This record gives sequence, structure tokens and C-alpha cells, in this order.
Amino acid sequence: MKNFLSHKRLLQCAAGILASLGVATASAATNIIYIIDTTGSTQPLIDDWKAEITSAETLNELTAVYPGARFGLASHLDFPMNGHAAAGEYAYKLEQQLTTNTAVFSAAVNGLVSGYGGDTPESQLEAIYQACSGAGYDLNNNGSYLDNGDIPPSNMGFVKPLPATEMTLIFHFTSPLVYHNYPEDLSYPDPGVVNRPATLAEVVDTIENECNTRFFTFVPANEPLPGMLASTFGFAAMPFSYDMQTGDALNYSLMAVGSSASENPAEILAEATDGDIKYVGPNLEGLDVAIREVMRAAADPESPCDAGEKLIILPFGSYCVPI
Ligand SMILES: [Ca+2]
Ligand SMILES: [Ca+2]
Repeated sequence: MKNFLSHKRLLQCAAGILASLGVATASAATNIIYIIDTTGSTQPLIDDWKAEITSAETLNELTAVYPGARFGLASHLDFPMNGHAAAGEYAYKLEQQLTTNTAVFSAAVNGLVSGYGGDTPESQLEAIYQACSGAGYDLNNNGSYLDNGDIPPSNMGFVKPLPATEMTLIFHFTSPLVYHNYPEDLSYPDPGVVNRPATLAEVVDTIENECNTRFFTFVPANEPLPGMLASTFGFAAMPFSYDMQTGDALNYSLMAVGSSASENPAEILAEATDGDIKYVGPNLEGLDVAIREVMRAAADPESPCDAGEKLIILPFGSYCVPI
């Protein structure tokens, strides 16, 4: 269940004047990091993602609510071993350091190319961890970050420790919501590695405490439902994308997709950081609406809905509906 009332960053995000969009303007300096899964399973979506992320409408809405926001970009495939990804692929790549120049950011987005990614789960957790920490990952602990699968240290552009007035929004695009190393898998990425990849707990701790992050995942319409729900409802994927009355993108939470654990890691990341999982429709046509909802919630956690709307909480998520 969403909890908008206990958001610990309330003071940092305290409402300012009402912006023209009808939402509060955030007072904190804001970093907006897009992390894009560029594996084969997302290949049909990449062009739509690029168009939506770099559209003037999306960029203008974000910069209207977060004046001076810095935009950063990272991508991931998976570790190139044991069938997880192809030779030469990577678990994390810094594509563009944080910048206020939206043209530079957009050029980086448009320069993304699809890879392979091997097996269905990917290195989402390690990628999210690296985007904040920039620590690098030396699999065989030999002091070199250039061996197969190693991730060189990188710098998204954070000043550490992060000033108290600064916040980060991570927007992760991935499909399907199936993560490697959750639950922790000692054979991943290879049973012979000396240093272990980031666990879910380490990711939560790092993005919260090092980068003051709220984590959001955007997933397309063809997200498969868990087997039990699929048989109960009689369809294999989410068949709808909009609230028919409001036109808003529907929020939903998936339970344990492809996992024996009780919750999906994306769900845990979102809940732990007061973020959300946003369902954006088969061709991502709901992305602008979803981002607007993200901005509303981030700018004013106590009132995620516009004037004239009220919040209702249903099993699939929380919705703003007309009063
Ligand atoms: Ca993979
Ligand atoms: Ca190494």
C-alpha cells in the first residue's frame, strides 16, 4: 500500500508556489536519472522510450516542476558470462553524466542501441547500485576493473556526501520485471567470482543514503502476470493501461514475477524509497501521464492528486479520481 504521509523527505520537497501545471514546485535540487534496460526483450520498445523520454512535453514538464534539474543516463544489459549476456556486453554503463543541458541528455538517449542480454533476468540491481555509487565492480578482486564482466568505477556527477537539499529521482525502464540476484544467487554472475554483486538490501541502502533517491519503474503493457493471477483472470498480461474516467495511467504492483520470493524487487525498491511502479501502456503512450503523476507525488507527497481529485487505494495500486 502506498504511504504518502510518512515521506521522510517531506521537508526537502515541501510545497512551494503552485506551478502552472497545478502541482507544487519542488524546492530541492533534483537529479533525474534514467536507467534503461537495452536488452533484446526491450528492443521493440527502445524507439518509443527514446521518443517519449526526449519529447519536449516530457522534458518541459520535468523542468517546470524541478527548475535546474540535472538529467543523467545509464544503461544495462547483463554480465557477459554463463549465458547471462553476449560477449562484450555489460552489467552497467554510464551513458551521460548529470547535466542541465537537455539537448545533450536527449542526444545520449537517442544514441542508445539495443543489445542481446542472454537469459531473461538482467543485472538491474547492480546497474541501479552503480548509477548511485559509481563504485565499480572488480569480480575477481585482482585490483583491475578491466577483466571480463568487471565494471569500471564511474561518476554520475554526484557530489558526495550529497547536500541535504538535494534529491534524486531514478526512472528505470525494464521489461519484464525479472531481476537477477533476487533472491540472492551465489552462482550469479558466476560461481567463481570473488566479490559479490549488489544485493537488494545493499541497493536500497545505497540509493537511499548516498543519493536520497525515490525509485520509479516504468513497465509496458505486455508485462506478463504471475501464473496464478494469469489463470485467475484468464489472461497472460495486463490488458489495460488507462483509467477510463480520468485518462490517468494505472499504477499496479506485481507480486513475485518469476521469483519464489513474496515480492518483486522493483516493488520493494519503490516501496522502500516512496517511489512507485508505473504501468505505461503497450506503446508507452501513458508515459507522459505517468511522469506527471510521479512529479505530483514527488513535489507534494501529502497530496499526490490534483485539486478536484481524491486518492483511492486499490489492490493494484493507488489512483487519483475526480471527486
Ligand atoms: Ca540476462
Ligand atoms: Ca578484475
